Amino acid sequence: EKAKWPKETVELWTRLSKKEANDVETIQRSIIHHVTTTLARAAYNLDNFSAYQAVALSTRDRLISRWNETQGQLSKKDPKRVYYLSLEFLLGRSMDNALLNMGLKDTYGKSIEQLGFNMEDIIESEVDAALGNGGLGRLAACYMDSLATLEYPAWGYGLRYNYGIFQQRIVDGYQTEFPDYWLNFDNPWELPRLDISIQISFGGHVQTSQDEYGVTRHNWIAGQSVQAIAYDVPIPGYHTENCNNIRLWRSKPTKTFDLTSFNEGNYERAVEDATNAERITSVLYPNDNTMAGKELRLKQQYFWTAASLHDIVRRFKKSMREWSDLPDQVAIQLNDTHPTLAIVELQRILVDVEMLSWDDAWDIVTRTFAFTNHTVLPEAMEKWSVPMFEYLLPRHLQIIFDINLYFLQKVELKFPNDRGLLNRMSIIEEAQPQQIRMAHLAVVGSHKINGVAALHSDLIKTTIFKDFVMYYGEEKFVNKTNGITPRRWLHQANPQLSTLITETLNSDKWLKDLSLLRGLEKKVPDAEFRKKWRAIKRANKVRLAELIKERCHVEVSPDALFDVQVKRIHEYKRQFMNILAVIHRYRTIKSMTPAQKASVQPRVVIFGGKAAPGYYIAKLVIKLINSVAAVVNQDPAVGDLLKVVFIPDYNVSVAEVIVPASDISQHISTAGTEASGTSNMKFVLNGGLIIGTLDGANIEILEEIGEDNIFIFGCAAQEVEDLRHAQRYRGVPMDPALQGVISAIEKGVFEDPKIFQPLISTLTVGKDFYLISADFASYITANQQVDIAYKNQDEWSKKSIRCTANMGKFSSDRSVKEYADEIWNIKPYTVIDEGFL
Ligand code: 6GP
Repeated sequence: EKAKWPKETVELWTRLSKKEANDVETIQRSIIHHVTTTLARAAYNLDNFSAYQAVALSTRDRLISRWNETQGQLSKKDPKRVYYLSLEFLLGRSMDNALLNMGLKDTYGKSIEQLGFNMEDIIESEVDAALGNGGLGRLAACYMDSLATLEYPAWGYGLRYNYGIFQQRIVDGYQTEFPDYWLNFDNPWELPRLDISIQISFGGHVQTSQDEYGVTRHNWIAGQSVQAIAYDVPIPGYHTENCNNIRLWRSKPTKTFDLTSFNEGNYERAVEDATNAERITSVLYPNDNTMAGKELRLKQQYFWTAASLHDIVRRFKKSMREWSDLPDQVAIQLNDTHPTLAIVELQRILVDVEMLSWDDAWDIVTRTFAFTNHTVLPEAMEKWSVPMFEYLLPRHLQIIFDINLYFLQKVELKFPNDRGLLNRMSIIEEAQPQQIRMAHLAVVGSHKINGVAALHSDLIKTTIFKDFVMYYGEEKFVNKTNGITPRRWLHQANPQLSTLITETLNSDKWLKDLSLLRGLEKKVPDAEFRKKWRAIKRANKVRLAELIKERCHVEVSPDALFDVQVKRIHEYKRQFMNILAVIHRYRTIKSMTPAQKASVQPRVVIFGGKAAPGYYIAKLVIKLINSVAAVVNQDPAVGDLLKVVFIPDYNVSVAEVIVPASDISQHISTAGTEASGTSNMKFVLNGGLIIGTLDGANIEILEEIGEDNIFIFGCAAQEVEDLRHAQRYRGVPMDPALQGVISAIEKGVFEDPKIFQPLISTLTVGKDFYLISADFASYITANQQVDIAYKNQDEWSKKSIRCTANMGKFSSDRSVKEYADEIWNIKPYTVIDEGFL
């Protein structure tokens, strides 16, 4: 096309499309330009939020030009790409991160200051993009940062929910939920692609016919259709020109109204259908590690996977390659089972639309997909009832039954006459009604399955996927230990520590090669360095104390030990055990003489996290924490020796304040239940020690930092089943210290005990599924060891430095590189800064 242009036209474009410079004045001009034209405002009516919007738009201009260049060059080069399908991307705020990654934060800081604003205030004006629940969604966000930084050709695909995870407020100690309508103001971090619209169908029926060769062909005559509209979110890498993309789909009614209803004069009916179409991407389901089973959720999953695959296939077809080349051009990673329908959709496209043979198609499909499992909890395993599924996706159901039939025939050949085995491995569970087991479908349709930490990856091979390991062999099941991005979780969240590390190592290379942190080890004996290290932690604690004052109206001393447990509220994570131990501590202090009290280590126990709105027991845990806090915080017999706070509405931006300020944090799940955990990594990277069980990535953190720098307690994963058995059938009595705590609650020390009865019932002997009683004594002991260790501040600082120094393994750069080399088989591609043409 441009070849057809006259020379003058080409020259004009080249001359005028030079990228904007990045000096202070140019940046100021661009900010003012957005203030006056995009926002139609003037300097005299500019508040912090509008200033933020203008700065964001100016930042976005720079992101877009990188995005354009990267995507343009990738289109030409057409290397193999990876597509990361995730129903959740928990990005948090974008501005600070974008400016740091592009190396523009200082210049923007100066520009803003001179214009009469303050960078901190402007950053604080941004609302979080909270399109995720917890670990799974934040992992996807960290992986996108690493993929961009390491210059891998990668796209994320997700949904653009109108409502992200709900906002949590605490009313009378109880969690209440408020909608998070985050798009109230325009979102500057997305590019609407209103021209990219894909028609997605549901329902209807399947027509069969014979083709000219006598082969049966299936034609899905769909019932209703909606449109998927693309919104692109640019993801800049750290100190590289490379800028990747997350494409989020939004549902819209199809352009033509339902003509039948319309012609029958049923205008309202037609408009109603249109409104229903918008509902598909209206809300993120607020469950973490639990399956909702709602029809609308299944619609979301199909809408998203079908739109994404359509896009991926269209891009592949532009290259005019053979279908058999698809797995050499495209890798698709399934973030948990949520996108498993993509396997079925690709098989449908290849067989029904592209007319490939079933076997050729299936070979292509299975070489394209890989699947990450994030949990072994039974309540999280996705299952869909066959009748509901058939109503929404009749052709897909047939394909699933065929996949299952051919699969089970092969199993039967390899292990004849084992009906139990066929039953266990079947994609269809023979229940009333039948259920589709999405995890089985994902395993059968993928070439690699991975867990997210060493223990977890071992566990899935002996539990949920045991039969599949026997059938396929070990090689199909691998481990990819999770990681976190050090750019957001140290450089951005803890700027003072980042600066000290860079000064100490004489370079900022550690931000792209986290193993270089080892260089801090040599500073452990340096008392001056330790003092600086401590001063930074203290400054971060002061900042957190201010947040606590503001949000909880409680004053806490930054000289106390800050003890943190922030994560989704779930029985398996055992926040309940934590608050029970806090009650134990409270009772112990109350029973002390003044002389004894003088030697108590003051502690601030900080909780945060959301409970799924329908998770009754988890919500009672929040209520108990707040009831305990109310009593403890105003008890003069305790004073500053113990404070308890529940920080409402825990999210990514709050985490960025909490993580750098923690002395000790709690990662205390029943062994074998937390697949990995990633906040454990964030805390230790910031020099916070952790207390934890032998679960998930705690085990690998222990291996890296050494047993002197971590507080481990409780039973191991192999013991869990025996302990449950003993409890159930041998009536092991409740731990006496725990018994004392329960009695205190029952006596009404913390509000009306009737409120907490359902919670206390979960501890009944024989029912204590998460083994709080079994682990309680060792938990109390471990907490005492924390107090003792903290008394020696100098020794504590040594541990703290060693923690940070040995966390190199947990960079998401390492994780992503392992995926790229061992699962996706993709190579980095470096974008050249070559201007417009
Ligand atoms: C979470 C796991 O619970 C957590 O341990 C892990 O670190 C995280 O995934 C990232 O791998 N799982 C979920 O959030 C979930 O909903 C279906 O799994």
